[in-house]
Amino acid sequence: MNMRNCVIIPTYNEAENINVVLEALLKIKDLDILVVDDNSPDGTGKMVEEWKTKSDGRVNILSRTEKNGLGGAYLYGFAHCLNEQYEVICEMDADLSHDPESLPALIEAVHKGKGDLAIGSRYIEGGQVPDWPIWRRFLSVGGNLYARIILGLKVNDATAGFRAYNSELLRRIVQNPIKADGYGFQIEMTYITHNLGGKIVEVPICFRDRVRGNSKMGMSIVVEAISLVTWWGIRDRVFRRRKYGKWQENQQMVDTNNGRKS
Ligand SMILES: Nc1nc2c(ncn2[C@@H]2O[C@H](COP(=O)(O)OP(=O)(O)OP(=O)(O)O)[C@@H](O)[C@H]2O)c(=O)[nH]1
Ligand SMILES: [Mg+2]
Repeated sequence: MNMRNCVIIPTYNEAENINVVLEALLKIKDLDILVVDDNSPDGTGKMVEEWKTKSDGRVNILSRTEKNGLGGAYLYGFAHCLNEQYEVICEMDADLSHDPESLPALIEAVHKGKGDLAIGSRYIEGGQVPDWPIWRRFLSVGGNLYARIILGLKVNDATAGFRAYNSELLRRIVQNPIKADGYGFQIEMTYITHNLGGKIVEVPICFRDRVRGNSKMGMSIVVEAISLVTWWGIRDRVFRRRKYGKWQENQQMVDTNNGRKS
């Protein structure tokens, strides 16, 4: 079986990191790479363009005209990857916080059916965040605990951005309106997966702090995440407004219909 996997990397001003990341990722077998760049003023997009030919087309780029948020960049990348019929579609940051060497374990977890979504987790046994001061850990663990309690998630690291999705699950996820942008985007994707009955597995990773380039996440992204989690909790657990089908049942229906047609 030809395994087709793709990792999406959103970038904004990652010129100091992108070459190292792409070089490392190209060592992984059966993997294509899609960078979604928001017209980075530091020329990240141009550097990625050069990799297109150097990599025999394994590296591709989608460019947006201006900085328009992490969530939108991922949704743009997902649409492209789903159209290209990849089997496993991954998310990863460009700043080397996510070790490319940990990616195969996430992809394998999905291929082996351990999860429909595999999350590279900092907060399970074996997971590490060696560079963070205590206050940053506290904020991140606290945010995760809040999301877990309010949304009923059984996940320790719902804000993590190092992930692999079964593409059929992803196809169902993106049929829902997805509003959030930063940490909230990862929580929203996790929450929809949970509500669709997707199986989530956490794989321990070591998350390093970025060494080069600047962070794009500010306080407004934290406020967005807390506000959205609170709203989803009220909407779904108090008012019971949203209804989600189970994605695998829907999947079976599609398969059966296809069977009848042919
Ligand atoms: N295309 C695009 N990429 C973005 C945008 N904002 C952030 N990114 C990318 O998303 C990834 C994560 O952003 P970071 O700034 O590293 O956010 P963070 O990891 O929460 O913050 P640090 O821990 O300080 O690095 C990086 O690859 C960024 O370049 C955006 O608006 N558009
Ligand atoms: Mg980062």
